[in-house]
Amino acid sequence: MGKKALFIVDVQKDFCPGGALPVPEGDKVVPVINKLMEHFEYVLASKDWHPPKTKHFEKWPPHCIQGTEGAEFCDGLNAEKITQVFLKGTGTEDDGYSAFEATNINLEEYLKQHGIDHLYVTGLATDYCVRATTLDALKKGFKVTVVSDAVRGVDVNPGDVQRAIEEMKQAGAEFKTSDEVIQELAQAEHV
Ligand code: VGL
Repeated sequence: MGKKALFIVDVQKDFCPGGALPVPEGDKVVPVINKLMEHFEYVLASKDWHPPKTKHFEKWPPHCIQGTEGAEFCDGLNAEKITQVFLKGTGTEDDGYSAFEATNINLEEYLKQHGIDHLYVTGLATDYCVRATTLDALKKGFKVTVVSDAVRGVDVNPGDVQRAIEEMKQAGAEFKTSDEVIQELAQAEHV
């Protein structure tokens, strides 16, 4: 059987309250993710990592600029548990919503090399980067569990988050709470 990895999408200061593009309750995912980290050997994270000038900033306020404080992980996240970081949105033309667009390391190759076939997706934001990463993972044949209490969305248009959830489910993602995931992992260890 393949290995499982926790995947943390863009839990960065600019997406948390007080940041340049805050996701409502974005900081609420931090303790849930910290709790989940204890149960995974592979803890992978993406970072939005934009150049100071990019077409992406015609759609969004500037955020997560390479090397700035806003691009750091959110306060309180146990970043020392993260085993690999994937940087995306690094070009001047691309949005880089999906972690599979990472340019420092190819995520798909990394997962295959490490025998990982199941991602537990957490982070920000449900209707953008979580959605894009989940849909890409499913398209590439990985199993995806979205941890429902470890994601938050922006809902630029009301209903976006709900639509994104339906779309991910339709594409084959399963949704579980962090408690359900931890229980499931504990049971798997005892089989
Ligand atoms: C994101 C909007 C703009 C995200 C990134 O991380 O979900 N959302 N850029």
